[in-house]
Amino acid sequence: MTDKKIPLGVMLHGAGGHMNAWKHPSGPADASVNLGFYIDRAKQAEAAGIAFAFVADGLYINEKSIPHFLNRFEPISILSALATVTEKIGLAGTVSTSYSDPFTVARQFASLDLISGGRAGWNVVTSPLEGSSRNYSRAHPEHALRYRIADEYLQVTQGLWESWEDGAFPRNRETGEFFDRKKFRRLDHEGQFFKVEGPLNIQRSPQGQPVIFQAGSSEPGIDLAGKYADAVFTNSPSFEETKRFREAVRASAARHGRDPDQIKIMPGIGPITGPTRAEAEQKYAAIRDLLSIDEALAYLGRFFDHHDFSAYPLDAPFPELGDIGANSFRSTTDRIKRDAREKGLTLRQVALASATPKPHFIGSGEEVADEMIRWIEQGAADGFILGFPVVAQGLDDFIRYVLPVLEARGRHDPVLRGATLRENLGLPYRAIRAAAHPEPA
Ligand code: FMN
Repeated sequence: MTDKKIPLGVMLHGAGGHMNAWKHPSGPADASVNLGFYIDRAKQAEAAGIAFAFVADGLYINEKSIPHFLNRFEPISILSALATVTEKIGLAGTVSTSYSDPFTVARQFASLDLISGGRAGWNVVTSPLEGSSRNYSRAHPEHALRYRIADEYLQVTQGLWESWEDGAFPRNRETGEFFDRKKFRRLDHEGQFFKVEGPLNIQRSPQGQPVIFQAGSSEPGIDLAGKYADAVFTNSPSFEETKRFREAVRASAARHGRDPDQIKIMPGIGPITGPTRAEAEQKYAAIRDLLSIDEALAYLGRFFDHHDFSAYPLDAPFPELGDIGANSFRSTTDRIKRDAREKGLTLRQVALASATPKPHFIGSGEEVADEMIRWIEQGAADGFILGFPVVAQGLDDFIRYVLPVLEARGRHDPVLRGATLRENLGLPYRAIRAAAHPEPA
């Protein structure tokens, strides 16, 4: 990929990000557990030059959850299935550092990376929903603690991924040398949260290590991203806010002694497009009208750890919530509270804006492409993750109307040139750090 090309990923999240996407006629109602749907969409994205498919996740549901969250594939499983039917597209998925073990997760992603020939990416999240604790026999760590755990977790995982140097397995039948003793290292990690000896029982992949995505935009999230992330998945509330966020992550990378150009800030955007702006607006209206106000309140409530908003008056100012949400999707709930206060919004307005927002990127192919290019040129993004409200219609339209314009502007290559996800994101091979940890005696 040359510098001018804009790296793109696409979220495969069942029927789509809209709460009632499953009702939209453009895709199957059971998309979130429909293997054929995932395969078709991953192949379609790959054929269009989209660098990776991205599968988000959560660990707690209740009756108010987004319907497709109630019944969906676990990310590493579905990505492993996709690895066998695709060749070039990257395969990134969410796994929580608050509810898993680093040795297991290091193995799983290293396996996906090897199965796919170097196309794996891990979206590191800390799990915002308190209910997850009731599924995992452990207490829900509060926000700051979650990030301290995530930091040590990544040290361990990346250390384990350095267990075997390249060429560590000669498998020489004549000499009987299966592995080269000089090319493996034990980790011997002993920290505050984890004690892990290692080495990991799987070799490195053609990209060295899975790509680290990070999602979580608060101060500690930005610090973690600056220290470890290759790419950052973030919300895109406005051009200015996203640009400030990108600058903050880049500054964090520099503080951690890293080259800021080695972190790709990839805001999630959900473009709605068509041959004209008017048609795109009609498509938005059809998607918006799939949702009732009660469903919008439930969607909003999830960010606040499933807070029940149905008790408040709908057309009164957004309620004063104190600390509610601070231990959940904090950066998102802080922004919702701030926006509501500053703009004097009612609960109804906040719920609808949250559950069925009119996308910033709406219009003809030219309009959407030009706005994407502006965000790149003016420093608000290094690429984008396409989180369509309705995957089937959104991806079809984006490929049809936006990608040809980006290509004509020299911003998109319809062929994935790299073999690994790192290559297709413009990131270097991840070499083993010199003497990262002692060799075994
Ligand atoms: N949490 C999950 O459990 N699964 C996800 O797939 C996930 N994706 C996220 C995507 C974005 C853009 C953001 C901002 C957060 C996401 N999170 C996800 C939640 C974060 O991991 C984190 O727990 C929460 O946002 C609080 O951190 P913050 O205040 O730093 O944003």
